[in-house]
Amino acid sequence: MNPRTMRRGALALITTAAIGAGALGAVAASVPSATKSLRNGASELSYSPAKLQVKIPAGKSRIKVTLRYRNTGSTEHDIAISGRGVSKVSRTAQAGTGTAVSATLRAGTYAYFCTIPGHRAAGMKGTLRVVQGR
Ligand SMILES: [Cu+2]
Repeated sequence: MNPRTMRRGALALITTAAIGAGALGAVAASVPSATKSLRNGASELSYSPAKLQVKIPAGKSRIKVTLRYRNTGSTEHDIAISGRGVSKVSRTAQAGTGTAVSATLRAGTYAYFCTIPGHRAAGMKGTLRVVQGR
């Protein structure tokens, strides 16, 4: 490839990158969303389900995930999402009430857990996998 052709190639690349950035802006304007519902598991200090998966639609890079938690236990609990630089906590839900936490996530593995002291260590936690659809 002669130098002139290479320069033209570089220009084409820059143009493509600029168009790509514009498309990303459009994606950010319409983030897809998914909601999952949880409650206490067989044990007071657990969630059901303890494993969740959501799929980012093809062509998108993030998804807004909402975890709705219904406190079916007998003491107060909450629900937090953390991982990949994200850290969000719901308000506390008294027994018999509900709460929710939302976060915009990229593909990866995240933890959800109760922030009431001792609860996560006792097993009140789960794993959320966010996978990229194709
Ligand atoms: Cu708890």
